[in-house]
Amino acid sequence: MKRLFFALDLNDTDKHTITLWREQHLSLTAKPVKSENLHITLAFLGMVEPEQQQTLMEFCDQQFLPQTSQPKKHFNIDCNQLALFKKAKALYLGCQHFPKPLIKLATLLSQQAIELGIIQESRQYHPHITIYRKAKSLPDNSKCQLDLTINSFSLYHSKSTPDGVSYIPLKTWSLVQ
Ligand code: 3AM
Repeated sequence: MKRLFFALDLNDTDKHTITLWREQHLSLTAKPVKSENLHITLAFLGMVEPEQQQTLMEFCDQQFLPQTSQPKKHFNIDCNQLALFKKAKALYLGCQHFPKPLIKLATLLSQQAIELGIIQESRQYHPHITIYRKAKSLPDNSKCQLDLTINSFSLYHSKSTPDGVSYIPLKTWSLVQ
């Protein structure tokens, strides 16, 4: 069994943009999320059996096969909020106008997980990029404006290592041609 989640991938340039902005605008005693771990969770799955993983991957293969006849464009994400999940102590970047197709994608993946008996949170999907963990409060200078580009999503393995958690993409599906 593996601890898995689906997430939108951030490209290296955007990860660098976020970490640079974080360095320049915030100085917190909280724990910064490693640049390579930055992502936008679509659906958290938790512990998943190999057979369930296989079925989820086959479902995505069928849904997201490249279709050359239907050109698709990348998605722009306008991150213009810095906010805090108080209970989880997660400081995150939020997006006011999140693309509807990506919200639909989160719903689709979550529904698929439920069909396989994987429990899903009932609360509304709240797209975000966690940039600090163990954050106690929201910094005063909480304005941001970051334009990011989304091309794909992946099934990630959340793996504990001596250097902290590592998010390993197991398979990636393109959302663009
Ligand atoms: O980076 P974020 O916070 O969006 O918070 C965890 C992280 O997302 C979330 O899944 C992502 C990869 O670990 N996560 C961890 N445990 C969770 C749980 N029990 C969870 N989300 C919901 N329920």
